[in-house]
Amino acid sequence: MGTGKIYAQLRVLKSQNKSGFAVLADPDKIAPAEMQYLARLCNDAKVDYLFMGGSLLMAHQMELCIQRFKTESDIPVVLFPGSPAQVTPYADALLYLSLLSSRNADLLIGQHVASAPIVKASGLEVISTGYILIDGGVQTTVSYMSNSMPIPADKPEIALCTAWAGELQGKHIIYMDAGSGARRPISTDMISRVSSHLDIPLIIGGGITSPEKVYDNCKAGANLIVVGNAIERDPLLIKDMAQATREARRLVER
Ligand code: 1GP
Repeated sequence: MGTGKIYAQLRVLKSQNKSGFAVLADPDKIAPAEMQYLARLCNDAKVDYLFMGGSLLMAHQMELCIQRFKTESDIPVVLFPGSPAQVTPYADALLYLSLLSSRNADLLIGQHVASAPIVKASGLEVISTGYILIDGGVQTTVSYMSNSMPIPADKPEIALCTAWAGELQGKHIIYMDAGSGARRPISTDMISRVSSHLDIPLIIGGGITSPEKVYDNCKAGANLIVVGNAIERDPLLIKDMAQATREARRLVER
């Protein structure tokens, strides 16, 4: 079981049936000079985490982006890496992803073996993550790059069994993702089916574009909502989306 601070926070959210909110920044789509503005928006909205990473990075500016963000914010930076090359000690934590929806041995264990020395030496909080791709109605970069098929959106039982397998293997969290820019986000039906039968925290992302959808996902049992694309298009959504998670938390407290 993980013992780090960020994982402990996620466990608390799970045990209280609550949700947090994370902004995903893709270092290919944001300039280092824009990170301070993003940090101020995240501070004002009391965002829980900044996720950093991308399925395929062309520009080598992730470390600079993180450094710039950290000049303005104490919000923890969590790496959500598309490859071992994206592991950097400038962040606070690392989602150590195993792509459970694939049958691609390299993404289940191969890259982990190759990157283990870097990860061990990084000093990062390592959060063992069962990563599950759900069909979002469009082929995503991660699906193409991983050479794997996502789980069909109307098969919650496959998603649940895959999440269970991850839990039984000792993963600390499950991340169900419809993929960046998904046309259809994961249904609340699938989220509640998986969340209600899982003892470890559940992260949900992919194709979430409105505060209403954030709120509905929280109510369905997501413990952390991750939004990237919609915020790239309209950074002012951060405030309303973070507010939506707080409103859902208040619902639980009532
Ligand atoms: C993708 O879950 C993240 O891996 C976020 O997706 O960019 O569509 O919000 P979006």
